[in-house]
Amino acid sequence: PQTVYLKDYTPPEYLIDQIELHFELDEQRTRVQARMNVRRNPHSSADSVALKLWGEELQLLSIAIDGRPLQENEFVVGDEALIVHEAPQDRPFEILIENLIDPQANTALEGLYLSSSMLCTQCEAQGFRKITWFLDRPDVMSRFKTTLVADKAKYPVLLSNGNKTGSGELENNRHWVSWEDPFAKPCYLFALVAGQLACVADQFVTMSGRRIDLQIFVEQHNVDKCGHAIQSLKNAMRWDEQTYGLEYDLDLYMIVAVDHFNMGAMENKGLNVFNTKFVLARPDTATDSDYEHIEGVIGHEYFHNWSGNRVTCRDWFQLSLKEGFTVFRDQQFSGDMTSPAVKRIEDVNALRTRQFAEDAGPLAHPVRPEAYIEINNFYTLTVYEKGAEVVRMLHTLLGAAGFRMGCDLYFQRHDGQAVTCEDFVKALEDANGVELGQFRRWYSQAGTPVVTVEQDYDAANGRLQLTLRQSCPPTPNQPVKQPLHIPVKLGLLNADGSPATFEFAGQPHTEVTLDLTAAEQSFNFGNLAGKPVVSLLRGFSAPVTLQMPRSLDELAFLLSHDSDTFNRWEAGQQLATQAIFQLIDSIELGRPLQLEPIVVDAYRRVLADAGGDLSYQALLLALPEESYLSGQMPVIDVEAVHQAREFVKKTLAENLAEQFLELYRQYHRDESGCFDAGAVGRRRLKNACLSYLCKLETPDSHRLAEQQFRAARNMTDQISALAAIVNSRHPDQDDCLDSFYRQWQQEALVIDKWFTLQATSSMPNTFAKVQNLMRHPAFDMKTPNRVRALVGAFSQSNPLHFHAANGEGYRFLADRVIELNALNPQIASRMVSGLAQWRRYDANRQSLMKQELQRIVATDHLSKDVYEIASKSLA
Ligand code: BAL
Ligand code: ZN
Repeated sequence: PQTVYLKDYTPPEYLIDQIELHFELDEQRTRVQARMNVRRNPHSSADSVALKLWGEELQLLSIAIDGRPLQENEFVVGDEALIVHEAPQDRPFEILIENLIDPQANTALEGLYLSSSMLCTQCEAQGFRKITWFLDRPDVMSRFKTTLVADKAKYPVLLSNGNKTGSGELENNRHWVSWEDPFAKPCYLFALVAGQLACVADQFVTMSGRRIDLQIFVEQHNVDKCGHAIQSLKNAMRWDEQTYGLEYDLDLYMIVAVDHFNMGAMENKGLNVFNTKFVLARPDTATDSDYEHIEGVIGHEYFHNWSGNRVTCRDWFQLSLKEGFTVFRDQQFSGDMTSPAVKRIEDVNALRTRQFAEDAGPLAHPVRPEAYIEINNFYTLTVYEKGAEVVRMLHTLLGAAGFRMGCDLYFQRHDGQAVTCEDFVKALEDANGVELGQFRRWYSQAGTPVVTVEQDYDAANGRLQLTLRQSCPPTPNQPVKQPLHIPVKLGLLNADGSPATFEFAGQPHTEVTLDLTAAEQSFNFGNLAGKPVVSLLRGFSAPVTLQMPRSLDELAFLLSHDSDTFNRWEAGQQLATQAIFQLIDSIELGRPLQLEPIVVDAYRRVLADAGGDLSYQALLLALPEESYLSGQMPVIDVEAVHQAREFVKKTLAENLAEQFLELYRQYHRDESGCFDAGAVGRRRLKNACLSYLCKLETPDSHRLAEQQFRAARNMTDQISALAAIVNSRHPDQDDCLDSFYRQWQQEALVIDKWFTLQATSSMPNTFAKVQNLMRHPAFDMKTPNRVRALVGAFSQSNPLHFHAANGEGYRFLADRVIELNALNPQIASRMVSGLAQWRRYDANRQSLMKQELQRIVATDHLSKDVYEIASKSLA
């Protein structure tokens, strides 16, 4: 397969100003007619007279230029493109193409496909070329007019981008609807949907007083699960006006929820297509986290209307221009809607557990990648989540007001254009009169920087000197790294825990952001009454690994006193991490296990402190995840990590059982139906306590979990109790799982949870259960959510069993990847990631994982998607 390079970018040779699409929709034989107004691009210096239009898996019926059908020798059709040998050069011209497509055979879910009984599209990144031949690249922006013709009974609802311009009846029970999108857009933002859909409608009045129709389309049986999505959409619209001054631009905003979707959702202009997972919620079917994710994703797709659609990407290497920025915007939004402290911790936790692993492995790439084989493989944690951190650092460096000025200039300067990450940084620079030259390295340099800290306190003069050193490990194709511009937020604490006022650069401060730009740099803080405790990288002000040796006492002190909510939580995480690593050493040396009393005392104080933001308190109680801990080991010992972490959890439960039970009782009440911060926090804290109490494995703890499970009237409580049951030796485990299945078998999203709970269990017979679940009538390899719920959950969220020393987990995963490769390459390649980190394990596991990767690479008819991930993992 061919590699595409950023350095080879050239402007398009032709432009398509307008396209009129006419679809005769049918499950197996959809007829597409595309009438395109084409002209030579005045900004292209290429001199070829050929016109190459991308297209795959299409059956050509006819092609004509300016009404004249082309002869066979005037063009050639290949697997990837149609080439017209000589296109008119001296004038704009019209190409008319007719072709057939087969949506039902489309299990890759790219282009036009069938989901349940609905026809829908997914065109990002390059799915439009599976609809018709086109200049499928984001810097070709066209105005779209679309007419849909279909059977009226099967497809009563016919949707596309923009505004509806007409509709009518046809013979044979057919009908038509036409749509026009007044905004020129790249074809990746094209969408159509046809089906028997119910509509939940609302309205939003914009800041300039325009009335916008909001419509969510779902299958009839889901109309009672759209309330939260529509409220989230209205909140997002208002928030973007208030925070960025950005108003919606069409008169209609539509969202369609589909069962079969490779991604979470898609920001098609005026017609978002969503995975049902990120739309449907009712308190009894969706957890509090589901509610939060829906709010976040609805916001994310809405925010793309400006950061992505009005201003789009020049080429796919610039993907983070829209994704990193939009993730940052959705994170801000979610924080503002709930709790900024909790949201920040959740985001950093996800970044450090998952993106840091990507950055440290064979698939590491810069936020702006330089090469790809299959662009679908670059919808990564690095492009999205690290990309968002890069934007966040810009926000920190410029301040909220400066950042907003920069964004205003960016949107004003580039509205209607396809631009680059460089254009974004330039707008921020120009609006603020600053220079961000070194900062740009964050876009081009892969890997997670490491920052180390040396402290030197001069008691006689009340001065502290901090010396920070940065380095970044080599990543594929980048053996040597340059220093980055790293904003490091700092505060100092007095011995009594109060915030210290200190002198920095001649001014008094209680908090500063240090600009770390050199490989080694010292900073001085004066006017100190005593030796302070340093609180560094507050709010996780940069996506780096901070190495700062701390005693357990100092961490316990910060956990009690740091006024920075992120660093307070971080101190608890480090305290637990250090304790767990001490235990891992003991396990490996065959010594008896003992938890330091200071850790128990610290958690006792957290429990005694509970009040205020209970969601935050629940986070303080959560131990670092196994994958986060593993990420810090030179050679990962999955069993020791699991055993040590479980030991800490059980010891805390034994020592603090009364406090856990008391808090549990205090907050255990029926608040089904309430999704407000108070009720969410009470559920979080109570369920955190339950999860500890269940480690006791006593009849009482089993009874407590089962009572909650059976009495629950909201999904958060029900699934939390079931998780506790499934991860314990509860005698009625099978009965609870069966009863849950019977209760929810009609609700696909709930059954996904049922699969995931079993796939992620730490109990001994999990692998056999997973194999059985593959044969369960509700399992389906063609439904991405189901595959992610079982195969994805087992291979990515059950390190203990997936990494079984006999290699059965690896073999299982490789078999599934090979099966999926033939059905849905995007989902297949996502599943390979379970094997990518093979170098991090012992020699035996390394060889077993490598063997499976080699088996995948040797598979016949391997997709570009899987080939790229598997072969790069082996390299
Ligand atoms: N653009 C692909 C889906 C998303 O990030 O919104
Ligand atoms: Zn996005």
